[in-house]
Amino acid sequence: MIFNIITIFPLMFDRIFDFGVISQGIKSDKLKINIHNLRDFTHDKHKVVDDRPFGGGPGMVLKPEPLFEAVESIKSKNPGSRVIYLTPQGKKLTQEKIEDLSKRENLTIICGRYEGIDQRVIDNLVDEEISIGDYVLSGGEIPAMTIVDAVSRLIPKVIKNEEFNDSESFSDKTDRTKLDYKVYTRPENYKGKKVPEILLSGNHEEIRKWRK
Ligand code: 4H7
Repeated sequence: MIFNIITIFPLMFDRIFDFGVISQGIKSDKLKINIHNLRDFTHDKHKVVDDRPFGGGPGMVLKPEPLFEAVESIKSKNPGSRVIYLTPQGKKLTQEKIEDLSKRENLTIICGRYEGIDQRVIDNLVDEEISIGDYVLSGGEIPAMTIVDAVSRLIPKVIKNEEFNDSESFSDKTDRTKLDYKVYTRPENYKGKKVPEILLSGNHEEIRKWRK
């Protein structure tokens, strides 16, 4: 899986993918994460990426030209890449959507800032608008990291088989048996707080029922 991320704050991504399964996925060439600085697609001396909104109002809008150039440059090297824009107005992200995205080979994520991006970019280049939840953030970078994390851990062999809990699936909201169960480890008794007796019993059938 290849991720292409377009942002005005590339440094935010410097260490976020250096840990755990994502870094393993990168090292084993199952994952490639390309961070693109939107300012690199400007041509003026001051590398301006924003401008005032037509019709007035507060705040600034990300200009169309650098975004068109960034997406076109990414698409020339990654034909057929699916372009995702993360906004509070987007369709709410679910595990089902994550599973759907994980089947693609190439994703491009636009991180919005200020009041958002020029609508012509959305109308002409964006394939889908997604929200990671009903709350407002200052930028699309954290939502982009969320998508990379959730999608990457579903790529075959990014997670080693022993670590992958294949009973997991949150797609069916009514089926709570697939959610994680309460877990305990040593010591059996931590300052009087004890591990449930059943887990120490060795009775696997009873443990299975208890977890369910
Ligand atoms: C695009 C358009 C996603 C991206 C506007 C992004 C929440 C989510 C952003 C905005 C996001 C989510 C700019 C709107 C800053 C709010 C104060 C970045 N917030 N913003 N404004 N839920 N913010 O997925």
